[in-house]
Amino acid sequence: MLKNELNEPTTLNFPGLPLPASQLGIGGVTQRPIPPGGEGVYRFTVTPDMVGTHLYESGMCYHAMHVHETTFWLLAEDGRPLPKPRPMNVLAIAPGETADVEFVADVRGDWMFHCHILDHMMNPDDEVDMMGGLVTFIHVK
Ligand SMILES: [Cu+2]
Repeated sequence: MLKNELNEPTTLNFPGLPLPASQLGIGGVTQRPIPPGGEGVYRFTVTPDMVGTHLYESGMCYHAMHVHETTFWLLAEDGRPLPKPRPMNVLAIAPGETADVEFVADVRGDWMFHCHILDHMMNPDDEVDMMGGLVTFIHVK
């Protein structure tokens, strides 16, 4: 469920997932936007072969995504499954592209998942904490 806490109508888009047109998230075209304060429900089934991380570059940048501690496997590009998953260390993703990846989380700890482009890993106006931007951690328990 999406509760819109923005001051403007919004929708969600899930590129690569097989959703009906009414849930594609194209506001005003295939779906009525969710008004401020309103709620919308997206329903879809995630099958075992879809477990992993779905990446979508919704902006105007190119990224070089990398996860520490493991090799990840590219399963699908732009929603199309690959005939054979491809092992990756760094995944290049362009504007509008999607990628579905998975990996085995077999080492406990915090795995850094980030873009290798230096400018994308920094908050240039933040003098207290330089690391930011396209950096996150995968917590493996
Ligand atoms: Cu990047």
